[in-house]
Amino acid sequence: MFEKLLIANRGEIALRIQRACREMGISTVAVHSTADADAMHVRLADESVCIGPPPAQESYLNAHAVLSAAAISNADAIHPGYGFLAENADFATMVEEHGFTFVGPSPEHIRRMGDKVAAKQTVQEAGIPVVPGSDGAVAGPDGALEVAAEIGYPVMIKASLGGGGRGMRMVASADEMRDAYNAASHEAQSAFGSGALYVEKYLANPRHVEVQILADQHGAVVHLGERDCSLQRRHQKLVEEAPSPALNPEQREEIGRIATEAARRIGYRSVGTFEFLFQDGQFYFIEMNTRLQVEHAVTEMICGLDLVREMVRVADGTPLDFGQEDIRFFGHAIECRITAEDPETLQPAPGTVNMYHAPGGLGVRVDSALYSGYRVPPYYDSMVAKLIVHGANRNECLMRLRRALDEFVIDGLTTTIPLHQRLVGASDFINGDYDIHWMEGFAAGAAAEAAS
Ligand code: MV4
Repeated sequence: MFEKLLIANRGEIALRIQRACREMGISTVAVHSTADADAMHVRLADESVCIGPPPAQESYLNAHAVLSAAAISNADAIHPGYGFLAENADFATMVEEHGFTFVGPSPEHIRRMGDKVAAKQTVQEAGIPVVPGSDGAVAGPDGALEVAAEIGYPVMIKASLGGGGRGMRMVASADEMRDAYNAASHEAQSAFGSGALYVEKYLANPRHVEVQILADQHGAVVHLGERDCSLQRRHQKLVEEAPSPALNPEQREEIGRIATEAARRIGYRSVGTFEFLFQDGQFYFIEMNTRLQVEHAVTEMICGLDLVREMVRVADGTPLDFGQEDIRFFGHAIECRITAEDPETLQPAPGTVNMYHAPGGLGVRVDSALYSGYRVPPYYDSMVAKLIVHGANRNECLMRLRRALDEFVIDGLTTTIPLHQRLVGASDFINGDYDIHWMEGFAAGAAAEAAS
């Protein structure tokens, strides 16, 4: 096993990885920008290396600085966490070329899944159902019109190298196609360096359901159930839960089996997630994430596994020491992503934490790098805490979540805790009756109420 692991990240996920390493007897190296000299992930690491100035481009996204830090600290492996360099295939290649182990999938899998057209083609060949649409990228607006005429309107046009909603347009009828195509293609060109687009049937009110996979280097693959991530606004997730309230046991079993088999067929290793839209009882693959995700914690809570530990072990070549039949799911888990944001503008609202008090007790987990007196720097993601609550069933989980949110004190920062408190009282949420668009309407209502 590795003796020393460098964590190329900050905030709660850096702490999460440090904790797993400590339990495994692996010593940790933190990297940080000058803005993070007082950060918790630096304080709790065995060693730390300053890798640059505050802007992420010059520090956490600077592959050469991260590799230099790994070299001078004599680390064996590099864990990228999520965001930053986590899905950068060139970085993963450089890590391996410099003789370190990249704690993640192979660079080839990262690259393939980063190209959404190639990803869709790959998983379809491996037996996963995809959204009906064009066979790869289309040849200009005329190609898009041709495909749309075949599959019927409305359609969605998407950037081939996209993801996360940029370079994407819904097209309701043929006369909207040219303008939409040109706008999306232009956006895709500047964001991703390619204006290539593909076409899909538009799904009007789906849920976002994703399946967690864990694979070792010897062909063993298990799934760890699904998560429902439909509660989002502007492509930022606010709440995730496992299991999805929308699936019945047969649907759950089926999608888990399909995802596991596909991961095995494509030779995947490490943790990974197949993302689906789920509508009218059908699953439609949209993208694959080749990283540890923010919401991995809800999966850990219902299956009792340490995903980071397993990810580190399989990166070192250790075979999984359990099979699908050993995995038991228990109860229900919900995660609230708490961000430091202005509730009106949704702009990041950095500031200083006067007093910090995290909730606790049975079934309550808080993953956060906050502490009393901490100054949230303005340069990075606005997520400041994840509150993850587990209960024997969804109702117990909801009651516990309400209680935990009421205990949470982050004095000095403007956070989304009040929004989450409203959410846990909303009947649609209590009933599990929501789709990917529901939160936009709910947040707009909350903002209007706050303004009046
Ligand atoms: C779609 C869709 C409807 N139909 N594809 C948004 C980001 C990207 N990852 C995929 N997205 C969507 N693709 C078809 N054919 C609706 C969305 C979508 C969405 C998906 C998941 C979670 C939140 C979303 C919010 C708006 C739109």
